[in-house]
Amino acid sequence: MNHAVEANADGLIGPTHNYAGLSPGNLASERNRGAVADPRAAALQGLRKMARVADLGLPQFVLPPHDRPDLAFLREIGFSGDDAAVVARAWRETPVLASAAFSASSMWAANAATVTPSADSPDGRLHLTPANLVSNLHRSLEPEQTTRALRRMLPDPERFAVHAPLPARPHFADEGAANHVRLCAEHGAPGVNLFVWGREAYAPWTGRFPARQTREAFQAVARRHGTGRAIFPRQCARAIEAGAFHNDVVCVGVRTALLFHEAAFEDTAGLKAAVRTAAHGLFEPVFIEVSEAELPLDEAIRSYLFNSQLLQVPGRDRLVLLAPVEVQESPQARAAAERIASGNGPIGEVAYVDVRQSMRNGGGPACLRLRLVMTDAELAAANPAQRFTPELHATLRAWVQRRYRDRLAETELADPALIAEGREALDELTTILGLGGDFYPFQRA
Ligand code: SUG
Repeated sequence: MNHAVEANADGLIGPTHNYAGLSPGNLASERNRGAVADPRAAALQGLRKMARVADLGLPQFVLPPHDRPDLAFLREIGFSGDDAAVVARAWRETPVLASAAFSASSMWAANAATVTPSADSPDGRLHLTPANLVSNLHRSLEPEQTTRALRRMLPDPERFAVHAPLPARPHFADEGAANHVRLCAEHGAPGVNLFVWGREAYAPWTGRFPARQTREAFQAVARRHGTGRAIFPRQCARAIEAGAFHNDVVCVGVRTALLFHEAAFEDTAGLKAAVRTAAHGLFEPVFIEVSEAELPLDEAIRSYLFNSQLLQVPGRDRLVLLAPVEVQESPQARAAAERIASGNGPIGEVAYVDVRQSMRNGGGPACLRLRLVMTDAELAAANPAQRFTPELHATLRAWVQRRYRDRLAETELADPALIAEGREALDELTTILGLGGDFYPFQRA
């Protein structure tokens, strides 16, 4: 067995962060539609979270934001002229499509890809399939650039297989690691992979809100990665109905611990049996179930308790639950968190982090990061300029302070100056993160 650790790659929050209410079934996004955003504060909050995790001794990487507005998309749907004309006409004629082109949604890196560590893949490579995100227009604009970003961060094809996204069809609707959990004895040991899906491609879906992940998508991902010990539990329809648009809104797991709300899965008994069977001979899973009586589903979703990062900190026996401050502010969620971390279970501590700007769009601490279980050799092969250090933190902080606006209302997105501001900022970022001079579409034009 190779020694491995859990690394996190967080999406750096981009200069057009705003609240457009683009995601039906994501209650925070719907509720905050039209609110005034603070992109600078958002990016700084994200960086502070990265620093928190890096300070605990976990390898941390930074994924670059995408170039927004997505002018190629706007041109594809018929807007023409120079860039300013394209954007002006899009806002005038189809504001809902314009706002999709401006979304900074690539920040939610848990939706960047699904990951199979080398310990679970037959060819010994680390496999990633970027998510096609076809369920929401604004998010469907991400996969191409995300694929490029992952290939820059993990450049060695002998070690890393960054696949193409699945076919962009509703049958293969895929939201990436937000619906995947890996349990194991130790990171470098073989794991059990839970691929949680909401609907079947050929079954009618009658829910009020979309089920974003199909079973067929995850079966295809597991097939192409050759993922070992894959099981396919179904998300509970009631959870989707209540606003759990991804499984990571009601469940998080790492090592032997699976923490979830009683309403997370369609068949909890079946899930436990399947995990036990798959883990047989490897480890004894620990199920930490939070009941409706302890924390009603609605409050779980409002507070985002389950969207915490569950971290194995070097030198500590028990796991740290890094929860959003909204949990601390909810008496019921906080009591549940404290109960979970007391006693002799695998979770020993709760800590809180402020990512409020992202939370208002339904993106908690766990949404902002993509987990990558990596061996020492794989870590050494990743792009070192994207590795988070105190120096990189200082550089990025200064860059954000210099380049980002501290207020962005939806009407202000139409300001033509925003296009050049964003590009100048991102052009500088490619140097900081060692991404090369051809990383963004505007650099290749
Ligand atoms: O896809 N919000 C994102 C939040 C993603 C959270 N990710 C995880 N749960 N892993 C989404 O719904 C809202 C954008 C807006 O409304 O402006 C948005 O896209």
